[in-house]
Amino acid sequence: MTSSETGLAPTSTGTVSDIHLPDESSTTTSDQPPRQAPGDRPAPDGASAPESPVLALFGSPPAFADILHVGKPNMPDRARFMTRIEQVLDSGRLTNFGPQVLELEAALAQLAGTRHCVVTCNATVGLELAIAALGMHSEVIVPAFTFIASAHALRRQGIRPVFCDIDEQTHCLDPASVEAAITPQTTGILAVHLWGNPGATAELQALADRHGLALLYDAAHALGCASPEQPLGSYGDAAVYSLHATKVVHAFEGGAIVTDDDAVAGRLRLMTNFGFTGEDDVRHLGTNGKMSEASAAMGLTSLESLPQVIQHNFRLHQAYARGFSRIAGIDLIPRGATGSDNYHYIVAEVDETTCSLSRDELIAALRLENVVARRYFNPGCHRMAPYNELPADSLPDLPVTEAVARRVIVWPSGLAVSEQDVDRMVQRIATLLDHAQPVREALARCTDPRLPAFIRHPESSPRKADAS
Ligand code: T4K
Repeated sequence: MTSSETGLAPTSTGTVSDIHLPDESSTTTSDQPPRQAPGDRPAPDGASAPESPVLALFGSPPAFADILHVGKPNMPDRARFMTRIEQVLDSGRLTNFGPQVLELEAALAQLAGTRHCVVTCNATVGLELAIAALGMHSEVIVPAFTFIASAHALRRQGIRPVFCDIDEQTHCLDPASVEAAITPQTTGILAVHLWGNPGATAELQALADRHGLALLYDAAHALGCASPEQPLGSYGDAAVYSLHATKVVHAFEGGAIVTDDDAVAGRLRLMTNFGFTGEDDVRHLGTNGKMSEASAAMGLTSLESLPQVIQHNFRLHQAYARGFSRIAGIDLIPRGATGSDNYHYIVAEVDETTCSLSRDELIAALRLENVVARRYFNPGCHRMAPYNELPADSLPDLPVTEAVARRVIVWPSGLAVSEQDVDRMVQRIATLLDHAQPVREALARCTDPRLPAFIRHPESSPRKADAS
């Protein structure tokens, strides 16, 4: 379905075309003041550098008084949320397909450009239900480079996840790797719109059609994202968004399955409510996958602020891009070139041949500055329990996954982070990299409990020093 076919009219929640409007030339700063600690060094291109580096690792105050997270929830309009909660309480309908849930489903179906949306208590349960509703069994192909929920949703239903490699640019499934993994036992492809990237949608659909496979998209990151042709939620047989607290739109916890398939949507409705069709008539295997009215009230309120959140994230992305353009070895992955992007996950790769600290050293040193950057998704799922049970020489050969998992670093974003915060963070990164050797030595001596465990036990992610 194309976006023109969806016939989306502008609404208070915004359409995909509404949210494709970040001003490329914008340099507007956030209203939030930087949470500045005293004594920071000048910008990397500044004139004077202090003799001893101003870094928390060497006893200076941290760059930020409060922790900057990748996933600090975007808080929506409190008054509007409370009004909805009053309506929920007044109505006496707390769950089981109440008016807030139905309104949220209609709004999300419109945003996804699909005929149906079934909201769930979280995206992981949404994935499990969609996998079952699409009739997947035996073996299903899934990328190894994703959040572990994609694989668990298969395995918990007795399905063997067959891990495939990714494309180096998009971090999404590589169709050649998928094709090589198809066997007579393969019943489906669970592709991931990682970071909100479309990935190879046409190639994957062609493979699914040729081999008679179901194609489900894990669109946990992709709310508000679109290719030039259509919203990402409308690819494949179905797609599942996450409405977890850390996402661009959230319902405290929540998920949303979107599909154009009437029969699949009908099965999903039954399955989210134990298979009941009426008071005492069970027609299908099911579970309790429902979303509560309170969550839906949050989801609706959060959805109203989606254009503002995207605009904010876009400006943060620009600020990171400006900062990293002056730093060797840290490069943002390309975004938004192929359609609309929500800029939720601000993803860079660290090239350890040109960056003076390793990715893991950088993350560790930044923890003491109250910056929690993340190594999503390291290691690949195939190296995590229970998928790493195989002997080492039987693990799938996934060279791109292995390399990308070592390079990726995801930066704090969302409404709790300002552009000034990003500038300040980049200054500290420059200071860290300018003093790489003393930083490395100080990290080796440091016993601060805020340091991540992987810096003391680096076997799962070899540092440059280990590799040499
Ligand atoms: N598929 C993919 C590709 C996914 O990425 C995910 C989830 C799923 C499926 C499953 O969707 P859900 O079933 O969750 O709907 C987080 C999120 O919990 C997870 O939803 C997300 N992906 C994943 C990428 O990140 P963690 O464990 O790394 O981070 P978490 O939740 O502890 O949050 C990070 C930080 O944010 C916290 O340390 C503090 C801050 N935070 C977090 C929450 C929840 C807050 O300040 N307040 C909060 O309420 O998994």
